[in-house]
Amino acid sequence: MNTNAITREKLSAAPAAIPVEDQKRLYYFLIKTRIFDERCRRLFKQGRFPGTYFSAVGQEAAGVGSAYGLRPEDIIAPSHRELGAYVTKGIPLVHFLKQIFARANSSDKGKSHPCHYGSTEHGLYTPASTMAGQLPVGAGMALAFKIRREPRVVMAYIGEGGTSRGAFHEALNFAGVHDLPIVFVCMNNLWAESVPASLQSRLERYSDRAKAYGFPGVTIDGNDLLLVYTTVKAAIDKARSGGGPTLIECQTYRWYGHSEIDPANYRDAKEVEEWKRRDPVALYERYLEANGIMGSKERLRIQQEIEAELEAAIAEAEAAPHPRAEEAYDDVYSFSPRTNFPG
Ligand SMILES: Cc1ncc(C[n+]2csc(CCOP(=O)(O)OP(=O)(O)O)c2C)c(N)n1
Repeated sequence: MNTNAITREKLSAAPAAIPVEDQKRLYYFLIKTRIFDERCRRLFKQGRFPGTYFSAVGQEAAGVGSAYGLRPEDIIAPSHRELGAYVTKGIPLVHFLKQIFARANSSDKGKSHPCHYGSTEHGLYTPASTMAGQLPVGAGMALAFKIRREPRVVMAYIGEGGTSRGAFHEALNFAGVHDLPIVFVCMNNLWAESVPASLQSRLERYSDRAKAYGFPGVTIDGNDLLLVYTTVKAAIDKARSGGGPTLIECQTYRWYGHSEIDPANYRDAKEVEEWKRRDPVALYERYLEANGIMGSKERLRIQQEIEAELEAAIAEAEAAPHPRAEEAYDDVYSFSPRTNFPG
Protein backbone atom coordinates (compact mmCIF):
# COMPACT_ATOMS: atom_id res chain seq x y z
CA MET A 1 0.00 0.00 0.00
CA ASN A 2 1.19 3.48 -0.80
CA THR A 3 4.68 2.45 -1.63
CA ASN A 4 5.21 4.97 -4.40
CA ALA A 5 6.46 2.05 -6.46
CA ILE A 6 7.70 3.97 -9.43
CA THR A 7 9.89 1.83 -11.62
CA ARG A 8 10.43 4.27 -14.45
CA GLU A 9 14.02 5.48 -14.43
CA LYS A 10 13.83 7.95 -17.26
CA LEU A 11 12.34 11.37 -17.35
CA SER A 12 9.23 11.52 -19.51
CA ALA A 13 10.10 12.23 -23.12
CA ALA A 14 10.01 16.00 -23.40
CA PRO A 15 6.91 16.96 -25.26
CA ALA A 16 8.12 18.89 -28.27
CA ALA A 17 5.50 21.47 -27.30
CA ILE A 18 7.62 22.76 -24.40
CA PRO A 19 9.91 25.45 -25.84
CA VAL A 20 13.62 25.00 -25.08
CA GLU A 21 13.65 28.35 -23.27
CA ASP A 22 11.03 27.03 -20.85
CA GLN A 23 12.97 23.82 -20.32
CA LYS A 24 16.02 25.91 -19.41
CA ARG A 25 14.02 28.20 -17.17
CA LEU A 26 12.59 25.17 -15.38
CA TYR A 27 16.16 24.09 -14.63
CA TYR A 28 16.94 27.51 -13.21
CA PHE A 29 14.09 27.27 -10.69
CA LEU A 30 14.86 23.63 -9.92
CA ILE A 31 18.50 24.22 -9.06
CA LYS A 32 17.75 27.50 -7.30
CA THR A 33 15.37 25.66 -4.99
CA ARG A 34 17.93 22.92 -4.28
CA ILE A 35 20.81 25.35 -3.62
CA PHE A 36 18.72 27.58 -1.37
CA ASP A 37 17.21 24.68 0.57
CA GLU A 38 20.56 22.99 1.25
CA ARG A 39 22.03 26.31 2.35
CA CYS A 40 19.15 26.95 4.77
CA ARG A 41 19.78 23.55 6.35
CA ARG A 42 23.42 24.54 6.86
CA LEU A 43 22.51 27.94 8.27
CA PHE A 44 20.25 26.26 10.82
CA LYS A 45 22.95 23.76 11.81
CA GLN A 46 25.37 26.66 12.22
CA GLY A 47 22.95 28.18 14.73
CA ARG A 48 22.36 31.23 12.56
CA PHE A 49 18.59 31.18 13.19
CA PRO A 50 16.33 29.75 15.91
CA GLY A 51 13.36 27.38 15.69
CA THR A 52 13.75 24.80 12.97
CA TYR A 53 13.69 24.44 9.20
CA PHE A 54 11.47 22.31 6.95
CA SER A 55 13.51 21.11 4.01
CA ALA A 56 11.90 20.15 0.70
CA VAL A 57 15.05 18.60 -0.76
CA GLY A 58 13.97 15.67 -2.93
CA GLN A 59 10.61 17.24 -3.77
CA GLU A 60 11.83 20.11 -5.99
CA ALA A 61 10.45 18.84 -9.29
CA ALA A 62 6.93 18.62 -7.87
CA GLY A 63 7.11 22.12 -6.40
CA VAL A 64 8.69 23.80 -9.42
CA GLY A 65 6.79 21.90 -12.12
CA SER A 66 3.41 22.49 -10.52
CA ALA A 67 3.88 26.25 -10.15
CA TYR A 68 5.54 26.96 -13.50
CA GLY A 69 2.20 27.20 -15.30
CA LEU A 70 0.80 29.82 -12.92
CA ARG A 71 0.35 33.45 -13.83
CA PRO A 72 1.41 36.33 -11.54
CA GLU A 73 -2.23 37.00 -10.60
CA ASP A 74 -2.85 33.40 -9.49
CA ILE A 75 -2.70 32.45 -5.81
CA ILE A 76 -0.77 29.74 -4.02
CA ALA A 77 -2.38 28.28 -0.88
CA PRO A 78 0.53 26.20 0.41
CA SER A 79 1.18 23.63 3.06
CA HIS A 80 4.57 23.89 4.81
CA ARG A 81 6.95 22.34 2.25
CA GLU A 82 6.36 24.17 -1.05
CA LEU A 83 9.64 26.03 -1.45
CA GLY A 84 9.93 25.10 -5.14
CA ALA A 85 6.55 26.65 -5.88
CA TYR A 86 7.45 29.92 -4.14
CA VAL A 87 10.78 30.26 -5.93
CA THR A 88 9.06 29.56 -9.26
CA LYS A 89 6.42 32.18 -8.52
CA GLY A 90 9.32 34.64 -8.57
CA ILE A 91 9.69 35.45 -4.89
CA PRO A 92 13.22 36.74 -4.21
CA LEU A 93 15.39 34.67 -1.84
CA VAL A 94 15.92 37.62 0.49
CA HIS A 95 12.18 37.61 1.21
CA PHE A 96 12.38 34.09 2.69
CA LEU A 97 15.64 34.77 4.48
CA LYS A 98 14.31 37.80 6.34
CA GLN A 99 11.53 35.59 7.67
CA ILE A 100 13.90 32.71 8.46
CA PHE A 101 16.13 35.09 10.42
CA ALA A 102 13.00 36.57 12.09
CA ARG A 103 13.88 40.14 11.16
CA ALA A 104 11.68 43.16 11.79
CA ASN A 105 11.37 43.99 8.08
CA SER A 106 10.15 40.54 7.05
CA SER A 107 6.58 40.14 5.84
CA ASP A 108 5.52 38.75 9.25
CA LYS A 109 7.72 41.17 11.21
CA GLY A 110 9.60 38.27 12.76
CA LYS A 111 6.53 36.75 14.41
CA SER A 112 5.74 33.59 12.45
CA HIS A 113 7.18 30.16 11.82
CA PRO A 114 10.38 30.31 9.73
CA CYS A 115 8.82 28.28 6.89
CA HIS A 116 5.32 29.77 6.87
CA TYR A 117 6.18 32.31 4.23
CA GLY A 118 3.65 34.67 2.79
CA SER A 119 3.69 37.43 0.21
CA THR A 120 0.66 39.45 -0.77
CA GLU A 121 2.67 40.98 -3.60
CA HIS A 122 3.44 37.57 -5.14
CA GLY A 123 0.09 35.91 -4.51
CA LEU A 124 1.31 33.67 -1.72
CA TYR A 125 -1.20 33.08 1.04
CA THR A 126 0.51 32.54 4.44
CA PRO A 127 -0.37 29.09 5.77
CA ALA A 128 -1.25 28.51 9.40
CA SER A 129 0.24 25.56 11.27
CA THR A 130 -3.05 23.65 11.27
CA MET A 131 -2.69 20.99 8.59
CA ALA A 132 -5.15 21.38 5.71
CA GLY A 133 -6.41 24.73 7.02
CA GLN A 134 -5.17 26.36 3.82
CA LEU A 135 -7.54 24.33 1.64
CA PRO A 136 -10.93 25.78 2.69
CA VAL A 137 -9.33 29.24 2.52
CA GLY A 138 -8.01 28.40 -0.96
CA ALA A 139 -11.47 27.22 -1.99
CA GLY A 140 -12.90 30.48 -0.65
CA MET A 141 -10.47 32.50 -2.74
CA ALA A 142 -11.38 30.42 -5.80
CA LEU A 143 -15.06 31.12 -5.11
CA ALA A 144 -14.29 34.85 -5.03
CA PHE A 145 -12.53 34.61 -8.41
CA LYS A 146 -15.55 32.82 -9.85
CA ILE A 147 -18.08 35.30 -8.45
CA ARG A 148 -16.03 38.25 -9.69
CA ARG A 149 -15.49 36.56 -13.06
CA GLU A 150 -11.73 36.99 -12.71
CA PRO A 151 -9.75 34.48 -14.79
CA ARG A 152 -7.55 33.55 -11.85
CA VAL A 153 -6.67 30.18 -10.40
CA VAL A 154 -5.79 28.92 -6.91
CA MET A 155 -3.06 26.31 -6.54
CA ALA A 156 -3.63 24.54 -3.23
CA TYR A 157 -1.04 22.15 -1.81
CA ILE A 158 -1.39 19.37 0.73
CA GLY A 159 0.78 16.50 1.96
CA GLU A 160 -0.59 12.95 1.90
CA GLY A 161 -0.85 13.14 5.69
CA GLY A 162 -2.97 16.26 5.45
CA THR A 163 -5.53 14.44 3.28
CA SER A 164 -6.72 12.68 6.44
CA ARG A 165 -7.98 15.97 7.87
CA GLY A 166 -11.62 17.00 7.69
CA ALA A 167 -10.71 20.36 6.16
CA PHE A 168 -9.27 18.55 3.12
CA HIS A 169 -12.59 16.80 2.48
CA GLU A 170 -14.70 19.89 3.11
CA ALA A 171 -12.60 21.94 0.70
CA LEU A 172 -12.68 19.33 -2.07
CA ASN A 173 -16.40 18.80 -1.69
CA PHE A 174 -17.08 22.53 -1.84
CA ALA A 175 -14.75 22.98 -4.83
CA GLY A 176 -16.47 20.11 -6.67
CA VAL A 177 -20.01 21.33 -5.98
CA HIS A 178 -19.21 24.87 -7.13
CA ASP A 179 -16.85 23.95 -10.00
CA LEU A 180 -14.19 26.23 -8.60
CA PRO A 181 -11.04 27.36 -10.42
CA ILE A 182 -8.69 25.48 -8.11
CA VAL A 183 -6.02 22.81 -8.54
CA PHE A 184 -5.21 20.59 -5.56
CA VAL A 185 -1.70 19.18 -5.58
CA CYS A 186 -1.03 16.38 -3.10
CA MET A 187 2.67 15.97 -2.36
CA ASN A 188 2.89 12.33 -1.44
CA ASN A 189 6.33 11.98 0.13
CA LEU A 190 5.31 8.77 1.94
CA TRP A 191 5.75 10.14 5.47
CA ALA A 192 3.81 12.54 7.68
CA GLU A 193 6.40 13.16 10.37
CA SER A 194 6.92 9.53 11.51
CA VAL A 195 3.57 8.22 10.23
CA PRO A 196 3.85 6.19 7.01
CA ALA A 197 1.39 6.71 4.18
CA SER A 198 0.07 3.18 4.75
CA LEU A 199 -1.39 4.38 8.06
CA GLN A 200 -3.07 7.40 6.45
CA SER A 201 -5.18 5.63 3.85
CA ARG A 202 -6.02 2.18 2.48
CA LEU A 203 -6.12 3.66 -1.02
CA GLU A 204 -3.31 2.85 -3.43
CA ARG A 205 -3.59 6.30 -4.91
CA TYR A 206 -4.46 9.46 -3.04
CA SER A 207 -5.81 10.93 -6.27
CA ASP A 208 -8.71 8.47 -5.95
CA ARG A 209 -10.02 10.71 -3.18
CA ALA A 210 -11.22 13.11 -5.91
CA LYS A 211 -13.77 10.53 -7.07
CA ALA A 212 -15.80 11.13 -3.93
CA TYR A 213 -16.16 14.78 -4.92
CA GLY A 214 -16.99 14.35 -8.58
CA PHE A 215 -13.89 15.68 -10.30
CA PRO A 216 -10.80 14.11 -11.83
CA GLY A 217 -7.79 12.88 -9.89
CA VAL A 218 -4.49 11.76 -11.33
CA THR A 219 -1.31 10.24 -9.86
CA ILE A 220 2.03 11.05 -11.44
CA ASP A 221 5.76 10.64 -10.89
CA GLY A 222 6.49 13.81 -8.93
CA ASN A 223 10.23 13.60 -9.61
CA ASP A 224 9.70 13.95 -13.35
CA LEU A 225 9.83 17.72 -13.80
CA LEU A 226 8.40 17.93 -17.31
CA LEU A 227 5.63 15.47 -16.55
CA VAL A 228 4.62 17.48 -13.48
CA TYR A 229 4.66 20.70 -15.48
CA THR A 230 2.57 19.42 -18.40
CA THR A 231 0.05 17.61 -16.17
CA VAL A 232 -0.50 20.47 -13.76
CA LYS A 233 -0.50 23.10 -16.52
CA ALA A 234 -3.37 21.25 -18.22
CA ALA A 235 -5.30 21.31 -14.92
CA ILE A 236 -4.55 25.03 -14.47
CA ASP A 237 -5.79 25.80 -18.00
CA LYS A 238 -8.92 23.75 -17.41
CA ALA A 239 -9.64 25.51 -14.12
CA ARG A 240 -9.08 28.94 -15.70
CA SER A 241 -11.50 28.25 -18.50
CA GLY A 242 -14.31 27.19 -16.16
CA GLY A 243 -13.67 23.43 -16.20
CA GLY A 244 -13.48 23.09 -12.42
CA PRO A 245 -11.01 21.46 -10.04
CA THR A 246 -8.51 18.61 -10.39
CA LEU A 247 -6.55 16.68 -7.75
CA ILE A 248 -3.02 15.75 -8.76
CA GLU A 249 -0.97 13.43 -6.58
CA CYS A 250 2.78 13.85 -7.07
CA GLN A 251 4.70 10.82 -5.83
CA THR A 252 7.95 12.06 -4.37
CA TYR A 253 10.12 11.86 -1.25
CA ARG A 254 11.71 14.12 1.32
CA TRP A 255 15.35 13.26 1.81
CA TYR A 256 15.73 14.57 5.34
CA GLY A 257 13.73 14.62 8.56
CA HIS A 258 10.34 16.23 8.94
CA SER A 259 12.32 19.28 10.04
CA GLU A 260 15.97 19.75 10.89
CA ILE A 261 15.42 18.65 14.49
CA ASP A 262 14.14 15.23 13.33
CA PRO A 263 16.83 12.56 12.69
CA ALA A 264 14.16 10.53 10.78
CA ASN A 265 15.42 7.25 12.18
CA TYR A 266 11.95 5.74 11.72
CA ARG A 267 12.82 5.21 8.04
CA ASP A 268 14.67 2.35 6.43
CA ALA A 269 18.03 3.57 5.06
CA LYS A 270 17.46 1.50 1.92
CA GLU A 271 14.27 3.40 1.16
CA VAL A 272 16.13 6.72 1.42
CA GLU A 273 18.94 5.48 -0.81
CA GLU A 274 16.49 4.26 -3.44
CA TRP A 275 14.84 7.65 -3.61
CA LYS A 276 18.17 9.44 -3.73
CA ARG A 277 18.93 7.46 -6.84
CA ARG A 278 15.84 9.09 -8.30
CA ASP A 279 17.08 12.59 -7.43
CA PRO A 280 14.85 14.93 -9.47
CA VAL A 281 17.71 17.35 -10.06
CA ALA A 282 20.16 14.72 -11.35
CA LEU A 283 17.37 13.19 -13.42
CA TYR A 284 16.65 16.49 -15.15
CA GLU A 285 20.34 17.33 -15.60
CA ARG A 286 20.86 14.02 -17.38
CA TYR A 287 17.86 14.74 -19.59
CA LEU A 288 19.14 18.22 -20.50
CA GLU A 289 22.58 16.87 -21.28
CA ALA A 290 21.34 13.89 -23.32
CA ASN A 291 19.06 16.08 -25.42
CA GLY A 292 21.68 18.74 -26.07
CA ILE A 293 19.60 21.39 -24.30
CA MET A 294 22.10 22.39 -21.64
CA GLY A 295 25.60 21.17 -20.85
CA SER A 296 27.62 21.28 -17.65
CA LYS A 297 29.26 24.65 -18.47
CA GLU A 298 25.96 26.48 -18.74
CA ARG A 299 24.63 24.72 -15.65
CA LEU A 300 27.68 25.81 -13.67
CA ARG A 301 27.24 29.40 -14.81
CA ILE A 302 23.61 29.37 -13.64
CA GLN A 303 24.57 27.82 -10.31
CA GLN A 304 27.25 30.47 -9.74
CA GLU A 305 24.76 33.21 -10.51
CA ILE A 306 22.36 31.78 -7.95
CA GLU A 307 25.12 31.38 -5.34
CA ALA A 308 26.04 35.05 -5.76
CA GLU A 309 22.41 36.14 -5.34
CA LEU A 310 22.15 33.90 -2.29
CA GLU A 311 25.28 35.30 -0.62
CA ALA A 312 24.01 38.85 -1.07
CA ALA A 313 20.56 37.88 0.22
CA ILE A 314 21.97 36.20 3.34
CA ALA A 315 24.13 39.24 4.08
CA GLU A 316 21.17 41.61 3.64
CA ALA A 317 18.81 39.51 5.77
CA GLU A 318 21.31 38.94 8.57
CA ALA A 319 22.14 42.63 8.71
CA ALA A 320 18.47 43.59 9.09
CA PRO A 321 17.26 44.62 12.58
CA HIS A 322 15.53 42.24 14.97
CA PRO A 323 12.02 43.18 16.09
CA ARG A 324 11.86 45.07 19.38
CA ALA A 325 10.31 43.30 22.39
CA GLU A 326 7.75 46.12 22.72
CA GLU A 327 6.39 45.23 19.27
CA ALA A 328 5.54 41.63 20.23
CA TYR A 329 1.79 42.28 20.47
CA ASP A 330 1.54 44.65 17.50
CA ASP A 331 -0.68 43.30 14.68
CA VAL A 332 -1.68 40.36 16.89
CA TYR A 333 -4.68 41.84 18.73
CA SER A 334 -7.06 44.59 17.71
CA PHE A 335 -6.24 46.25 21.02
CA SER A 336 -2.91 46.65 22.79
CA PRO A 337 -2.63 44.12 25.64
CA ARG A 338 0.06 46.29 27.19
CA THR A 339 -2.08 49.34 27.74
CA ASN A 340 -5.58 48.59 26.72
CA PHE A 341 -7.10 45.31 27.92
CA PRO A 342 -10.80 45.19 27.04
CA GLY A 343 -13.26 45.04 29.97
C1 LIG B 1 -3.96 19.59 12.76
C2 LIG B 1 -2.49 19.36 12.89
N1 LIG B 1 -2.04 18.19 13.39
C3 LIG B 1 -0.71 17.97 13.53
C4 LIG B 1 0.19 18.95 13.16
C5 LIG B 1 1.69 18.72 13.31
N2 LIG B 1 2.24 18.48 11.98
C6 LIG B 1 2.87 19.46 11.28
S1 LIG B 1 3.38 18.93 9.79
C7 LIG B 1 2.79 17.38 10.06
C8 LIG B 1 2.94 16.28 9.04
C9 LIG B 1 2.17 16.56 7.82
O1 LIG B 1 2.39 15.54 6.88
P1 LIG B 1 2.06 15.75 5.37
O2 LIG B 1 0.76 16.47 5.24
O3 LIG B 1 2.17 14.44 4.70
O4 LIG B 1 3.19 16.76 4.86
P2 LIG B 1 4.77 16.58 4.85
O5 LIG B 1 5.29 17.05 6.19
O6 LIG B 1 5.07 15.16 4.58
O7 LIG B 1 5.27 17.48 3.78
C10 LIG B 1 2.18 17.29 11.32
C11 LIG B 1 1.58 16.05 11.86
C12 LIG B 1 -0.32 20.16 12.66
N3 LIG B 1 0.48 21.15 12.27
N4 LIG B 1 -1.66 20.33 12.53
